[in-house]
Amino acid sequence: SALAMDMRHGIGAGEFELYFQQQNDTQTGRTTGFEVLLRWNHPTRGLVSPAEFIPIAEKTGLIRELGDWVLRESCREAATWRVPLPVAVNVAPLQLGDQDFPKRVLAVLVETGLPASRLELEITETGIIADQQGALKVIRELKSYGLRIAMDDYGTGYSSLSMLQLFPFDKIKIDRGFVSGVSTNRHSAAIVRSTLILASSLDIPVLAEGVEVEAELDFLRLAGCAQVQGYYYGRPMPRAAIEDKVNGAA
Ligand code: G
Ligand code: G
Ligand code: MN
Ligand code: NA
Repeated sequence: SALAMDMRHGIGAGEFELYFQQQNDTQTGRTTGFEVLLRWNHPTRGLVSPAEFIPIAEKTGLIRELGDWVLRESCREAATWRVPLPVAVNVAPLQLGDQDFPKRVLAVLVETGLPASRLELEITETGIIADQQGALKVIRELKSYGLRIAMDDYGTGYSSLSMLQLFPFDKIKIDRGFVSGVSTNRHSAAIVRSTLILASSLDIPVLAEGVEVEAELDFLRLAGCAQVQGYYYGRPMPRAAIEDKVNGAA
């Protein structure tokens, strides 16, 4: 498609930009890390949402090139921060399905000098269902370097529970579909509470996504959720806007 051709060109032309969204501790409010969210400044279409271009990148295989670029730039950027906060990078199913992926991640860590302990990779259920044994092998190798694996969009897949049984996740990110309205909707509240109890029994830390209002934060804190991410604390922002936070001035 035209968009796919534009994308290939755009990677080289510097049209892609990393945005960063803070993650916060529910007890102290402190920033605990950042998730990288990709943005595309298209020369004629303007800002194109990843919800639009990531699926195309996946279908065309361009996600490999784009994903490598995001990973390298994210690690390069995080390595410059004076405050050694972790950075979370989304990994697409096609990237995870590549048995060479761990080696490329390791090469990026070596090249950028970012300690593996400061990198978190976010994967979704769709990234692991196609070839579970292959995914498990890749995940184990990645973890052996010392980085962390988070399960993204938790609860939205077909078999989130079997994913927890099969894969050694270091973090669960509860999808914002369950989090928004958690303080007013008893179904959402029940699902979030039971997820927190389950994760606690499994010793897996939980982050709730999409927290927009104080009532949601209060609910989550009381229910024992340690971390949140969402507009309440901050939207995804360009690098210049997080400068103070990552260099210790804020
Ligand atoms: O930032 P938000 O706007 O709108 O992102 C939309 C979707 O795109 C989310 O599901 C998010 O996980 C995904 N996304 C954003 N950046 C990346 C990226 O660098 N790689 C992959 N694979 N997905 C991303
Ligand atoms: O799929 P993933 O969880 O990686 O994508 C995160 C998506 O959620 C991005 O599109 C990001 O812009 C969006 N997002 C982050 N915080 C909020 C929020 O508080 N409210 C809403 N509506 N979207 C959010
Ligand atoms: Mn994510
Ligand atoms: Na998510």
